[in-house]
Amino acid sequence: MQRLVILGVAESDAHAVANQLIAHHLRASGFTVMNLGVCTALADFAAACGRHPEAEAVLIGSLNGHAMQDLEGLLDLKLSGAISCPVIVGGNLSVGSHKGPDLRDRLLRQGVDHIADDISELLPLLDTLQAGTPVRVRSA
Ligand code: B12
Repeated sequence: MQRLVILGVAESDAHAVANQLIAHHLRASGFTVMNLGVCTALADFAAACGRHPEAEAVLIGSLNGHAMQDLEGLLDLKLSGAISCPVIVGGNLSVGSHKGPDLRDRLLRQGVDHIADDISELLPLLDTLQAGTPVRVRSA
């Protein structure tokens, strides 16, 4: 069975390296990766979900510190069903080196399902989600 994920970097964000590494890592592990690349608006993630209803997850990277702003509107897209699979976010999610627990809570309230700190967490997380096992959310 084909396993497909939708990958991209948040709308204001031009950091491409981790995005390319993640796409390569997942493809090497047998996934089909629809990589929307850098500077991807939430509406484009939703459109990709519409084209690929079989997607297991949407993976969004954010490195420039503006995850909160870029993900505004995600909850509405989740509630409307435009994005119906789990949303996993990773990277450097706020400005500065200190990432409080507050940030994690705000992102979860905004419609994010899981926060991953590193690429190595992705495969186990995707396998767990596919198996339907509840996952404990990691902090940012
Ligand atoms: C290269 C770079 C750039 C390049 C990007 C070129 C390109 N085409 O990619 C350029 C020069 C364009 C750039 C611009 C800017 N940058 Co810059 N950049 C970097 C730098 C030096 C390396 C980033 C990188 O590629 N790392 C290699 C990858 C593999 O590692 P990573 O990105 O950290 O990703 C890891 C994890 O975060 C995680 N991860 C990342 N994405 C995802 C996604 C998912 C789904 C998951 C699960 C995990 C995950 O997994 C990766 C492996 O562990 C970092 C500093 C640093 N040393 O990290 C700053 C850095 C990210 N940039 C920063 C900033 C501020 C900017 C600018 C705003 C600067 C400016 N004033 O213009 C702009 C923003 C531009 C924009 N619109 O986004 C800050 C962000 C600060 C913050 N968040 O608090 C950093 C941290 C530098 C710093 N210390 O201040 N940048």
